[in-house]
Amino acid sequence: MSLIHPTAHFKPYLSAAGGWGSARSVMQVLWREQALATAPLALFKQNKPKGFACVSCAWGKPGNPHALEFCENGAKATAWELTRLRTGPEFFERHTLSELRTWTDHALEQHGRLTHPMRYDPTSDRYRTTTWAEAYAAIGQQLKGLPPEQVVFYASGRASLEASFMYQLFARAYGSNNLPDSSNMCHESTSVGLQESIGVPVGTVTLEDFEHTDCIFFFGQNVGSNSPRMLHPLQEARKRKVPIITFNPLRERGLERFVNPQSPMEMIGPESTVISTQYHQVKIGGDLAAVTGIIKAVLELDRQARAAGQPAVLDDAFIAEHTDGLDALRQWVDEHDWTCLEQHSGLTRGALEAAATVYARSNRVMVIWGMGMTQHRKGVDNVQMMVNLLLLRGNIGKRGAGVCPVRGHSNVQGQRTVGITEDPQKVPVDTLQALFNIRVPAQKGRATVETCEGILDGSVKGFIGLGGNFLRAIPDTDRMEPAWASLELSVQVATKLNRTHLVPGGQTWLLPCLGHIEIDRQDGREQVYSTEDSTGCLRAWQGTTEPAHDMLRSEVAILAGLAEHTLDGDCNVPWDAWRHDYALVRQAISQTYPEIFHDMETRMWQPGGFHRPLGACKREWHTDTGTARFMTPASLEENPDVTFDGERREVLQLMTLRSNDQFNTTVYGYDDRFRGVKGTRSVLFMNRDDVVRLGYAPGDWVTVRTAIEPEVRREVGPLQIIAYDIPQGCAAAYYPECNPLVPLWHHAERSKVPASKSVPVTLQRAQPNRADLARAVPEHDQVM
Ligand SMILES: Nc1nc2c(c(=O)[nH]1)N[C@H]1C(S)=C(S)[C@@H](COP(=O)(O)OP(=O)(O)OC[C@H]3O[C@@H](n4cnc5c(=O)[nH]c(N)nc54)[C@H](O)[C@@H]3O)O[C@H]1N2
Ligand SMILES: Nc1nc2c(c(=O)[nH]1)N[C@H]1C(S)=C(S)[C@@H](COP(=O)(O)OP(=O)(O)OC[C@H]3O[C@@H](n4cnc5c(=O)[nH]c(N)nc54)[C@H](O)[C@@H]3O)O[C@H]1N2
Ligand SMILES: [Mo]
Repeated sequence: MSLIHPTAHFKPYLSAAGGWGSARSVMQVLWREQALATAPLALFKQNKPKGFACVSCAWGKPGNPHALEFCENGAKATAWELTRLRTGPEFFERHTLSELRTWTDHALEQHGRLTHPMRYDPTSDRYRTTTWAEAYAAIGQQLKGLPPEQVVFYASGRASLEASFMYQLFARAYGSNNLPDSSNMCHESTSVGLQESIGVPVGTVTLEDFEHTDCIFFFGQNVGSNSPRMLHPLQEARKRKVPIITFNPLRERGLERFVNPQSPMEMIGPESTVISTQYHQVKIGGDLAAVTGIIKAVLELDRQARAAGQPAVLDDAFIAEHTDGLDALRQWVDEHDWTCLEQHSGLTRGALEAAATVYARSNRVMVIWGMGMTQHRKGVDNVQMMVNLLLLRGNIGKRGAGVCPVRGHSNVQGQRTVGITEDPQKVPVDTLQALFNIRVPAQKGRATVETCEGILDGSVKGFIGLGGNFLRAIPDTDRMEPAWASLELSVQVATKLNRTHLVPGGQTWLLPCLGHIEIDRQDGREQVYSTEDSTGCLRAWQGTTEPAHDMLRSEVAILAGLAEHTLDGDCNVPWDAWRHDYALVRQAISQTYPEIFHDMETRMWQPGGFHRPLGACKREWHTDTGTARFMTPASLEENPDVTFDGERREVLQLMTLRSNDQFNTTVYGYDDRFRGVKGTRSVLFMNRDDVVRLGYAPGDWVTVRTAIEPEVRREVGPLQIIAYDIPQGCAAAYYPECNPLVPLWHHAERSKVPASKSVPVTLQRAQPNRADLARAVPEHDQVM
C-alpha cells in the first residue's frame, strides 16, 4: 500500500488524551521499531529505582512510582532507542551524503542506531568506518591546531550530570567558554527571567506541591503530548476540585480531558477527567497583556475588599518583607486600559476577571509554562509577568505554590547545574582552576545564537556536538546550512543519524554512543549515572538493556578519549580514571558544588532522589536587591518588529510547534492524533475566517513567507491549509520543517531564545507538484 497521501487527512479527534488511543499508539511504535523483544521489559524499569530515566521529557519522577511509570511518548522514545534496526557501515557504503540530504528527518532516524565511528571522505562523498583510536588522535590533533575561542561545544539536553560536567571541564581546560546548549532555544527565557525576579534560574515547584496546591495556572505548554506523565498529578489535583486555568491559542486535548491509560476502571468506563476548568484561547504572544489584565483585576478586587472593610486580597506582609517594585508595576498596570489589554490578548475583560477571581480566592497557586511563553520576543517579560502575579499573594516559598517551568530534555536542567553555560561567571571558576590546574578564560563564550552568527561570519571553525541536531533545531536553517561547510572541524556524538551529520565541514566525524537505556560497562563494572529533572530533583539511574552494538562507547568514555588527546600535561584531570569509574566524576562534582552535591553517592539513591537547595523556596532572594522583584516590562508590544493592524491584515502570526508523533527533530511518524491530522506534516493550521478572508479554502496549498526583513527571502512550502480552532490572525505549523522562516535575529530580548512561536508570515498560493506531494510522506518512509 502506498503511504503517499495527496491530501492532508484531517478529522477532529473527539476522545480524551490518554485512554485507548494512547495504548494503541504504544503498541504500534514497538512493532514498527521491531522493539517488541526488548522494549516491553525495559518499560517496566523506566523511571524506577535501579532503572533508567526516560529519555523523553524532564518531568519529575515520583519516589513511589506507579506500576508502569511511563507515558505514550516515553514508550515511543524507549522503543526508538531500543530498535533492532541499525545504521552500520554497509548503510554508509550504499548512500552518499548528497543522496541522504534528500531524505526526511523521519527516514534518516528510522534506519536505526548508529554502530561504528565514521569519518567523512569527500572524494566518495561517503562516511567511512574508522577506529576509535584514530578518531580521538585526529580530532585531538586538529583541535590543538585551532584557536580555542573558535571552537564551540554544543550540548543537547540528554547527557548525564557526569558527562556534562566532563564536557564543560574539557571545553574550559581547552580554553573555550563556547558552551551553547539546547536550552538556549528553549527555557533560557525562564532562566534569565526567574534569576532576575526571584534569584533562582529554575522552577521551585516539586511533585509534592501538586498535592497541596489549590489553584493551577497553565500557560503555553502541551502537556498531553510533551509531558504526559504530568497528567497524573493534574488529574489528582482535579479530583480534589483544584481549578486549572489554561491559556493557549489551541484547544490542546491533554489540557481538556484525560483518561488514565493505566487505570482499568477509567479505560472501560465513559468517564474522563476534565483538566482545565477555564480555557482561554489567548492570541499568540498575547499572554503579557492577559496576565497584566489578571493583575489589574486582582488589584481592583483588592481595592474593593479594603474599601468594604474586608481582608485585603494582596499579601501585604509578604510584599512588605520580601519584595520591591510593586509601585512601578501598579502604575504601569493602571496606564493600560481594558480596551488595550483586550486587543493585545484577544480575550475579554470578563474572561480575565474570571481568572482573577479564582486567583484571589486561592491560597496556594502554582504557575506552569512551556515554549508558548519562552519562545517569543518578549519571552523574558512573559516569565516575569507570571511571577508578578504570584508575588501579589505570596505564592512563592510556600507549600503548594510556586513556579513550574516544564523543561524539555531529560537532563537539560542538570547540565546547567554542573556548568554547561557560556558565562564563566555562573561557574565556580576558582574552584575548577584550583582542583584541576586549568586556566578558564575570563571572557564570555558563545551561546546558540552567537554560535550561529560565528558560523555565518566565519569566526567559528570547529563544532563539537554532544547529542542533538543543531543544524535542524536552530532558526534560519536555509541560511545556516550553506555556511556550515566553512567549518574546519565537525564532530557529532550521536545515537541516530540526522541532518546535522549530513552537512560536512572540512573534517567531519560521526561518533556513535550508548543511549541511556543501555547498560554502560567499564572494565566489566556497570556504571550508574545521575540527572536533575524539571522539579530540581537529583537522582541516580542505570541502563538495563544490552548495548545496541559492541563498538559503541559511552559519552563519558568518548569525552575522556577526546580530552586526553587534546589537552596538554598540565591539566590534572584524571580522565582515564573517570572513564573507568563514574563515581570519581561525581566526587569531583561534589567538590566543585558542595552545597548542592554533598554526599551525592548516597543521597542520589534515596527514593525519589533529593532536591537541590533553592533560596527562593526558603524565601531567600539571591537577586540584585536581595528581595523578590516585581518587574515592569517596557511595553506590551508582543512583537516590536511588525504591526498587525490596518494595512497589514494579510500578516499572520505563526507558531512552530510539535506534533504528538515527534521528539523535537526526531520525527516518529506523520500523525498528530490529538489534533486530528493523519499521514502528513505539511499542514498550516488557520482560523476559518482568515482562510476565507485571504481568499483560500481548506485544503488549498500555500507557500509561507516571513513578513519581516523582506530583503531576505525566507519561505517554506507548500503546506496545506487546515481550518482549525485557533484565534484570528494566528497560524500554526510544525517544527523543524518551518525553521527556515525564523530569522536568526528574531529572538527573545535578553535571553536570545529564538522567537519560534511568533513569526510574522504571509501566504502565497502554491501548486504542489508531484515532488511536493511525495515530500509530504515520501517513499523512504514506507517502512514495514
Ligand atoms: N513527545 C514529546 N515530548 C517532548 C518534546 C517533543 O518534541 N515530543 N520536546 C521536549 C522539549 S525539548 C520541550 S522544550 C518540551 C516542549 O513542550 P511545549 O512547551 O509543550 O512545546 P510546543 O510543542 O512547542 O508547544 C507549545 C504550546 O504552546 C502553545 N503556544 C504557542 N504560542 C503561544 C502563546 O503565545 N501563548 C500561549 N499561552 N501558548 C502558546 C501551543 O499551542 C502549544 O500548546 O517538551 C519536551 N517533551
Ligand atoms: N522552530 C522551532 N525551533 C525549535 C523549537 C521550536 O519549538 N520551534 N524548539 C527548540 C527546543 S525547545 C529545543 S530543546 C531544540 C532541540 O534541539 P536538539 O537538542 O539539538 O535536537 P533533538 O531533536 O533533541 O536531537 C535529536 C538527536 O539527538 C541524538 N541523541 C538522542 N539521544 C542521544 C543520546 O543519548 N546521546 C547523544 N549523544 N545523542 C543522542 C540523536 O542523534 C538525535 O538525532 O530545538 C529548538 N528549535
Ligand atoms: Mo526544549
